Amino acid sequence: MVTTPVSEPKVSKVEGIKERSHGLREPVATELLQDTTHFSEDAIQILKFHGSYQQDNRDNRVKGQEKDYQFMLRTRNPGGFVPPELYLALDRLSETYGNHTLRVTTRQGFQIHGILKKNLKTVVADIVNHMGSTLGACGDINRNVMAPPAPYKNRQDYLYAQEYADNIADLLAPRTGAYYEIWLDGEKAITAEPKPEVLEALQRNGNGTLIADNEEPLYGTHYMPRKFKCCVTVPGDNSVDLFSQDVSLVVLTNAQGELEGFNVYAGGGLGRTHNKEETFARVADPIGYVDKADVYDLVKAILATQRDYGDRANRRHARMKYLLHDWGVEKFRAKVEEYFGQPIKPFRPLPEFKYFDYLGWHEQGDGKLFLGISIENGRVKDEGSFQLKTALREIEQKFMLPMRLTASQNLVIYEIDPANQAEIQEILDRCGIRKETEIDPLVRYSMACPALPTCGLAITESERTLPSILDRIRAVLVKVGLRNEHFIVRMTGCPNGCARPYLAELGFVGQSPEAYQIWLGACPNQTRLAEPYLDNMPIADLETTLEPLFMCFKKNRKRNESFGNFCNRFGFDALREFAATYEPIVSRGKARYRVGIYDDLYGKLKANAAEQGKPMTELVNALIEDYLKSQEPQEPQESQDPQESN
Ligand code: SRM
Ligand code: SF4
Repeated sequence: MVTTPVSEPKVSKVEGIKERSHGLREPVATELLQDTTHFSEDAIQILKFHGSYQQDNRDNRVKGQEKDYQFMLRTRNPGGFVPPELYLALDRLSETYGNHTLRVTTRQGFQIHGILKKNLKTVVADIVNHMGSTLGACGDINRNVMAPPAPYKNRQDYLYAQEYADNIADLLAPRTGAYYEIWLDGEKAITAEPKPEVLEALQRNGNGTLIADNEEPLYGTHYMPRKFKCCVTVPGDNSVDLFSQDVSLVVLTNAQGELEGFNVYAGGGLGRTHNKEETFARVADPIGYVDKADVYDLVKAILATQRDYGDRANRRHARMKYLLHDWGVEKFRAKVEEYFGQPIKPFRPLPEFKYFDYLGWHEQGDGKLFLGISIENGRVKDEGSFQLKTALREIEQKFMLPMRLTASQNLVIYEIDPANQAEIQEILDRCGIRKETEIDPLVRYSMACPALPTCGLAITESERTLPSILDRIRAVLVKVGLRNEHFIVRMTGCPNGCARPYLAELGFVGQSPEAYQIWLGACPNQTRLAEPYLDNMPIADLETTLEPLFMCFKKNRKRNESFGNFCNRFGFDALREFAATYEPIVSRGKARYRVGIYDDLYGKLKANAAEQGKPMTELVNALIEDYLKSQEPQEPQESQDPQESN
């Protein structure tokens, strides 16, 4: 039996706020009724547990005037599952009460931004009444549990991963009645109760995992020291960035495809603070294997270890990754075993992990189809000829199809009758939604966090600037002769790492206004951390910084080697040395020569240039260059698809 340690005498301010909240009720309940534009500091902290952040539109800040307060709401969708009724409700709510956009998050949730305080209750209630929830989407508690979004019906392992993501989400959900009291006037919405096996596991008090006489038997009055993140995946599928999570489970089946148990990783996490070496990104360690019958007890044991031993004094040192770092895996495992009540079995061998984004049309294994739609930086919006929000609304209103959001800020629509494929594709084409094959792979495999203007912690732009940065990166690649190259680029507006830049092959991390830290050397399947290559690069220096790196890559890469793997192998010192003596390619200047082309070709070229938003001269030059290159002896192959590499 584990004795819960006596809490440290000095704890952070947030611990007191949680203690005084009466199970996440106050001061939110009282202040929600007040005719004000915003909440107090204490209420803001508790509001997070209900799935909402108080923000202000930073574009509208005027010195001496009240901030333009608004609220972000985040949904909790285990495995990214969104029923059609919920999607249509979110779409409507974002139009009526939000900023007319929806945002798919890097943890398979949706966010609505721009809600006024007076409308918050209406919006939360509407979400809950349409089979959704925001409870536990934020705060010091278990967050949305991730799982691969592929809706394969003939892959039992994927079905288990999604089932257990739901079950772990139920197991670790808060038990307080505060959510329904505050947002639904005490009426409990009709939600599926956890399965009996999950309820039973929840009530089992193995060796001190539960706290006696508490409305929150698993969390206690103070909840977790900090956020807690889990995922469930299948061997080989790293569509969920499993190395960045506090706890990752990998489904293991027998030869008949029946579930045997799970491999368990723990201690991943990405958040850091600039110039504070004691904060760092960390990849999760393998902890061991657990039989399916014991998986809930093991997850509870890990949670209880972090709950009781995580740092409650310093919030910058409070994530479970620091416990693993400070203790080492052996001590951590031994403590978990005390709560678990038995030794943890050895980790089982796994195949190599790969990254999948599930875009495009696929068979789902039972005759029906699924379609993965690329969403740049997760922002579902209508803008000019690009009408994604309209397209999804039309598809959902007509066909009522379930969705799964992906960890790469995209979405998958499934259960599509093949008879409806053409009509769905027609809606997307009419609304200007490009197929995954028509998108520059640099864009397809990139992610940016929201940053400005909604995120209060942003130092730089991210979502709003990444599209133009990717154009500039593409131009540099073209300049050095790597026209078809691509790799994983991720950007965040601060070091917290919400778009997981430390697992990208080229990561941009906002450091000071208009300047980014550059991270290099992670791999296309996100199993190795990147490292900082350069501090505070003014974004104006993007081209001069990247050109030598790309040229060095071109000259020294091995066959099929990806940019991230190259940087890691070649080494940062050698890269810097190359850059120091690099002579930039002199720009070609203006196009000068005139060549005639036939009328019919000119018409087609003009239409194509308009479609791509590129000048005709650029297209013609690119085509001629490609043609001339095709006449030269072959170079080693340049392009590598992250889905087929490590
Ligand atoms: Fe995050 C805080 C957005 C995934 C690490 N994150 C925030 C806040 C709420 C800013 C704040 O505290 O005021 C951001 C709201 C911005 C806005 O305007 O919407 C924010 N985080 C996001 C989202 C929306 C980014 C996105 O592009 O999708 C993601 C929401 C996921 C979800 O549905 O739950 C999001 N955040 C992540 C991830 C990635 C992940 O979980 O897979 C990380 C890194 C992994 C990790 O946790 O270690 C992440 N967010 C943070 C941190 C640093 C935590 C730490 O351990 O130090 C903060 C700041 C904090 O907690 O103090 C933060
Ligand atoms: Fe905000 Fe930083 Fe997260 Fe970006 S990484 S959303 S700037 S907290």
